[in-house]
Amino acid sequence: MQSENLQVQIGEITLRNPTLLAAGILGLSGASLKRVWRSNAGAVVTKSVSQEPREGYSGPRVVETPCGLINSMGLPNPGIEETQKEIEIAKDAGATVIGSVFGEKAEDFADLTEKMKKAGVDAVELNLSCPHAGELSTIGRNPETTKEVVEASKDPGVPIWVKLPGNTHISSLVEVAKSAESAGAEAIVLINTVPAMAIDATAERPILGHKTGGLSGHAIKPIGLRLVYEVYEEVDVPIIGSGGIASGEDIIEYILAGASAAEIGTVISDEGLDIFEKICEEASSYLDGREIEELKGKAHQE
Ligand code: RRO
Repeated sequence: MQSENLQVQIGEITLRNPTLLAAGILGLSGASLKRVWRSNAGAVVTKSVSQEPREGYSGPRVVETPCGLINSMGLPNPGIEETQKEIEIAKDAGATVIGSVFGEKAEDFADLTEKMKKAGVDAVELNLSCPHAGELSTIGRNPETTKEVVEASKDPGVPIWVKLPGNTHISSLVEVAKSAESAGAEAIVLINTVPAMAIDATAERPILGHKTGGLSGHAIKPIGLRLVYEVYEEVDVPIIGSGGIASGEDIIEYILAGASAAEIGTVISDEGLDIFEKICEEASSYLDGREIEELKGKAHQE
């Protein structure tokens, strides 16, 4: 059941509700994207894809800690060509699909965006922020490189969203968001996972094959909230929150900080796909007839 007051507008796209499947979670096959859509997600974001297939890092690739999950998948994906077919399956099922892409250079992002558009996506999310991808991780930390990538990608006539990092030491993250907006991004997604690691005291070794990875889950919600709050003060395009959202109350907190919608990821491993319905029901009862727009950014009022 969809309540009218859960509908949100992200630029030219209307989402039936503010919950999106986060990139990297169940987002590789058309069948799983379809399943998530049918579980009431407002939109589904694909796993981030590159021009060519990538195997990813050697394992272990995920570790559970008392604070949340740390992953170091290493950007595994079947490449854009295979992904296009999967997107078509999800689109045929009526899903609102956001294609997540990453590349080394601005031209890669431009070409991938073009191919995503051909596959029929509703928007493209430029992933400029995987926390453990060497040089690739640095694009979204810098206003100049972010601008270059957004400008190169914006022409094919599909909305461009930009996913930025959650690294707390990047003093210029607001500047990066402003730069993405002025280059033509229609939405800013905040945040990716936060750089982290786990060590096995018995083995006296890092647990992940790649040693470091990205922390997600409840522990990063305060980090995401702070960045959404700060970026909201400086940009006009919609913000999509991400990081530690597991309940209607969590999503409402992001909306009060300034988000228009939010990506849901880690909680799915504990609660399954029913979480989309649950978050919507809880958010709806909090709203009690009000529109999301009325609540957006309200935590900024004196
Ligand atoms: O695939 C990954 O290892 C990965 C990516 Br692309 C990302 O953007 N964020 C993350 O935590 N892991």
